[in-house]
Amino acid sequence: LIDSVPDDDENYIVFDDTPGLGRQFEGIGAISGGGATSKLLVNYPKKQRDEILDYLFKPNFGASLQIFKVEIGGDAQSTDGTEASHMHEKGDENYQRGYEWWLMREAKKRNPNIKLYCLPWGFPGWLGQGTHNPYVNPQLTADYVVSWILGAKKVYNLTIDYVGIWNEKPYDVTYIKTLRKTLDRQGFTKTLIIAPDGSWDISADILKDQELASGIHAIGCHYPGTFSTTEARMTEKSLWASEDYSTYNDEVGGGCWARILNQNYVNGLMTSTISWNLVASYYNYLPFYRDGLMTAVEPWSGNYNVSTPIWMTAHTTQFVDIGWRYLSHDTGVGKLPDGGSYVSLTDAASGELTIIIETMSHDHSKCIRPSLPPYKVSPQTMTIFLEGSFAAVETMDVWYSKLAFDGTENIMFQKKQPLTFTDGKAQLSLGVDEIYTLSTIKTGNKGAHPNPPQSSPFPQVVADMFDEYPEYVEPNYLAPQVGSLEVRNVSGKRVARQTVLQRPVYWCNAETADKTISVIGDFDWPEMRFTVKFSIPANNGTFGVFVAVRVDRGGCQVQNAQGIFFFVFPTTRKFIVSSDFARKNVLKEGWLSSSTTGEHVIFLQVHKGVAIGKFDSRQAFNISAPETPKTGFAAVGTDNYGYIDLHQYLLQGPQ
Ligand code: 147
Repeated sequence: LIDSVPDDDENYIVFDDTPGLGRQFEGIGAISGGGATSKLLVNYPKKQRDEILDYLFKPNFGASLQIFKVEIGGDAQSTDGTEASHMHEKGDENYQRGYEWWLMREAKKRNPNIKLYCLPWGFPGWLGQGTHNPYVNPQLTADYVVSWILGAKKVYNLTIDYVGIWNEKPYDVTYIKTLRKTLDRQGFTKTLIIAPDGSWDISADILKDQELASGIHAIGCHYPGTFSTTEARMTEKSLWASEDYSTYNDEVGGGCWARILNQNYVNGLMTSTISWNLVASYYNYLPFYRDGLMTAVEPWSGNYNVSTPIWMTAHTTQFVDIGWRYLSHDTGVGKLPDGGSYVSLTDAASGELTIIIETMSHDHSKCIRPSLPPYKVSPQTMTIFLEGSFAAVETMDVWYSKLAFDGTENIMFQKKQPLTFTDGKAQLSLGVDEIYTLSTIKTGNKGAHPNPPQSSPFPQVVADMFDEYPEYVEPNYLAPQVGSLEVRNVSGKRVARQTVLQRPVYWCNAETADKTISVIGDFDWPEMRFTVKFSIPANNGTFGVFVAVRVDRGGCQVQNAQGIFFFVFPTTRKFIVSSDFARKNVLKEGWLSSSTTGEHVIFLQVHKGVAIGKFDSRQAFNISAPETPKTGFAAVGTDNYGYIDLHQYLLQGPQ
């Protein structure tokens, strides 16, 4: 005799500013760098490149990012490659290198209000003064970092809003204070320090050191798993997830991002979340493929993918500005009774209100790290009450996404019928793996460009004479993994020069290589031919040069790369063929017959199980290729940290 089933599916949630407000929202952002994550974006055809940048930065179009964080290149491997330092050597100063300057300008062009944030991963070797510690001379390192900020201002009129310490490496209290003073002395009193860009553990030092506390704007924790510590909250500093996400950008990646964007505040009071990375633009088989808000890895075809995290970002960024306030926990921020979470924010001044609700299930929203404790989500009806300043709201715009795991199509950032409130009350049915934005802001917009060109494989032939670049930028396609390449004019000729002369203050745990290497090509190629014309400058020239094929890894693991490596030492006329970058496993050694100075051509091919090497058109060796690796990149590099000038290369694929 069940005549009235209690409606336990109905959940009442009140949104009310009367009890006061929560913390100030400080923006959602993304990182280019840490490292070389935008490498392949640069040489996209301009049309597609502009489209990609619109999806990322243009307000009310796509992700509409509010913070753009970039690496301060340190000449060191920082995940997917190296980024050039603005001071390879002491006294050297250059603000044309790499692509971060260009990207920051593109971001600002689209959104003048975007906040810029910079952070070093590695540092050039001279800052370590013979050690691998960038804090040996805190003033030297502070001057180095502040010169980058000054360069941004002077050369590009870019104002840097935030600066970090040393990505995921130890911080140093004296250095942080020195950095603060140096910024102030140079007039950058408004450039705020985020520290340490690692864990919450700095909280104890902040609590006991007033000078340190006042020098830091926010504690930046990486991959906080939506939680902050009690100590961190006690500091009363802003709390940021200053690097987060790093998850393959399929549906689960979108689910991860949607969940943490809400729950970093719900659980951890974090007021900013920043994605590593901005756009996954590095070769497949380098580490963390597709761990960006979107993917753009085919400059040759112009194909790119606007991935789920772009639209998950839009659910917040298009409806909330930096400076808005979260409502209080219990009256606008919390967990839903049947799983999922909600946050709400107001601009305070004019009573605008945005509510973001996510119901991401456990298995569909796991991030790369940390592991996610189990929880349940089920469909539920939410009854919303608007009270306080919001009592009079009559309708809210509704934007909806659903991540599909059952073979149906995702619904991405779709505008639904506005929600009408009667006496401050409305109902919403929530499914699983959904995200809703309800907002009094009416300017939400799903931007769209025409479909990009079709995907195609890496071209069968790529060649470069380095004639088409502004001086100092990094050449296309060649992706430095140790060392750095930049286009230079050398005695009337265009070259790509390897410019790093000593081991950097490295970021990877074990940057032991004293050799430089850049990779290029299609990792899936079993066969290829690589020809490089080079010369070795008289001063600081390298002793040895190599080309390689079937190189099986890059990133922090590049030291252990296997493949076929053909080293030549023009001054001693020696050559060595090895099956590894470290040159531990030698396959063949011998003597070169050509002259020792001037321009040389080095050639390596692997075809039908045979590897052939030529130097200045004369065959040096012909050996059977090792069984493994069966495929990999082509590569070029030096046997030590020394200059080499590449004049030209030609890479030919299997066909
Ligand atoms: C971060 C780095 O800061 C990024 O540059 C990028 O490498 C990213 C890739 O996921 O990871 O570094 C971390 C590396 C390892 C852990 C956390 C962050 N970890 O093992 O917890």
